[in-house]
Amino acid sequence: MDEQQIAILLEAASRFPRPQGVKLSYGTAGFRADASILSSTVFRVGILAALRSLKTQAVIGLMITASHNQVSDNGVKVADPSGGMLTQEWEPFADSLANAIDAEDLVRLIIEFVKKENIQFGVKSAEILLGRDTRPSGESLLEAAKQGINSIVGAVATDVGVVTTPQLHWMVRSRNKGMQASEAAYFEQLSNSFGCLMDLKPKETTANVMDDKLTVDGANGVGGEKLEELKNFLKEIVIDIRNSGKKGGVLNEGVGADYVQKEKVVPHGFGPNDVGMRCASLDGDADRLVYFRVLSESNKIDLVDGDKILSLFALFIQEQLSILNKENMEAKNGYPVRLGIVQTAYANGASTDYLKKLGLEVMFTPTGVKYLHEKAAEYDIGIYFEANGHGTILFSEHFVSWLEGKNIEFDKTSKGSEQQKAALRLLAVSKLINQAVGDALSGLLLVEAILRHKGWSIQRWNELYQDLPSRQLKVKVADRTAVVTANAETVVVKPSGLQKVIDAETAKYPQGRSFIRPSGTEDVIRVYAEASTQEAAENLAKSVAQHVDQFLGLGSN
Ligand code: NG1
Ligand code: ZN
Repeated sequence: MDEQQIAILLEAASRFPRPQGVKLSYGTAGFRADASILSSTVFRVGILAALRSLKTQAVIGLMITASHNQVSDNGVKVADPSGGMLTQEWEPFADSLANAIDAEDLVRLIIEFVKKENIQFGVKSAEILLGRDTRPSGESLLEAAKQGINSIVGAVATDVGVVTTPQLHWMVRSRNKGMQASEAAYFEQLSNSFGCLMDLKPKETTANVMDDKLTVDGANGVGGEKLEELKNFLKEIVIDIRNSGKKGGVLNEGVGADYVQKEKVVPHGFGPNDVGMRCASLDGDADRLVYFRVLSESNKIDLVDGDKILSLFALFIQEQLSILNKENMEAKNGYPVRLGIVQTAYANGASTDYLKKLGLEVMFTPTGVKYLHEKAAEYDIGIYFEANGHGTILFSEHFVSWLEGKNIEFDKTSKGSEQQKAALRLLAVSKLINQAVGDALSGLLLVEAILRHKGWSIQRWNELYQDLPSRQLKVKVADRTAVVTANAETVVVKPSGLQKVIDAETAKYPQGRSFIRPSGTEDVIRVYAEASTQEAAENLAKSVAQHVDQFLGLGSN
């Protein structure tokens, strides 16, 4: 780094002083906090993104969003060249940048890091795609990110405007693969592959088996807006969008996937007129998706969560693989496809049982899509989902090329055969479903395609298995980092003695299961409990939460 570069950085950094007394950490989904204290953090992440682009010599993404958090919060996260989350190796650097005391401290850290990573300046230019959700604070934070990027000589910021988080990740991935990365290209890819799946529907599936119409809760955020646009590209499907943010509703307030999944009640804008209908809910940046059906009594719903979306996807993929492999295996030229399922401790126990009964390999990782994604990428087809509705299906490049080759072979030997259709369906899924991150819009189209393929109603889908009753609670503590867990977050290692108490409580309930972990996005300890009845799950969660409070609580302070 030359003198001129150092001078530019010092000058720019002095315009973004860090607020006193705030310590931020790059958690499960980047930095998140009240928007009013975030400009210096976003400015610094802009610098980090530019350095990452110089290091990888590829396009990097920077997204400004706080997903399902309240509208006054905001956040920032970085997308790596593959379109996935920022490599975990750089997270400590992100933490130290965000917490550097002043401009001098910040520049000292940058100089050290640049040396350690051997980042070359002036060899190639850096490019960063910038996106934001609909939060009012997004515009000024985006400006802070631009200034961070511009303080690295040779770095260029490309503003892609208001987009969903998965759109930005998709664009980064596409750019780095030398493909079209515009929003129109995204809509076209989704609608074309959806159309392909519709064309390949079995003839015998009667269209009337399910209601045609889908009603979507857009969380008053960017997802509703984008779905309105995507709708124009879709012929075969009727979508009614509510809470699109246009009529003055507040982002994530009583609406959205997080609210629906955690509270298990209808979002605003839904009511008795929707009883029995197939409904879906997106979160604030449209990377989560859950379905639900409104029940006749009060505001209760049948929740069809991420675990059930995962199960539907797994069932469909497994069916297609078995059609495809039937003849191949007999001809001894089959491909031993490795299909893997990845869940977290939040997955409903009944879903894990169901998937295992299908004969599938189920793996567990800690919470946070970076962990799930990494694990799923080890398979030819890896399906991962968090219960909250964030997930996708990853196809290995090797498997996709094998499928393409197979399709050409079928053209010559058995055009139009069931095997060829199965291969084409799998290829269409690999294009429809976002390969970079979980994407509510592409997930929604895949659910809709599979339900139409099978001729299933939401009720039929929901009956794949019955969820064990569960309850989630949060406990505010003085220091959430005091809780350390192991075994994919199922065991508390610190504070010592707490796990023993949780075990003792859990043992009191048939089919009881409970665990705690520090949140990566809020200053709380999360408590999860599952048991054979709702009352038992509530009681178990409550008593575990009380113990957490006794061990770590804020007390009278
Ligand atoms: P934290 O706050 O670490 O629990 C939440 C979700 C994660 C993930 C991130 C990112 C739960 C219990 N946790 O993380 O699964 O989606 O937000 O959005 O839903
Ligand atoms: Zn989200």
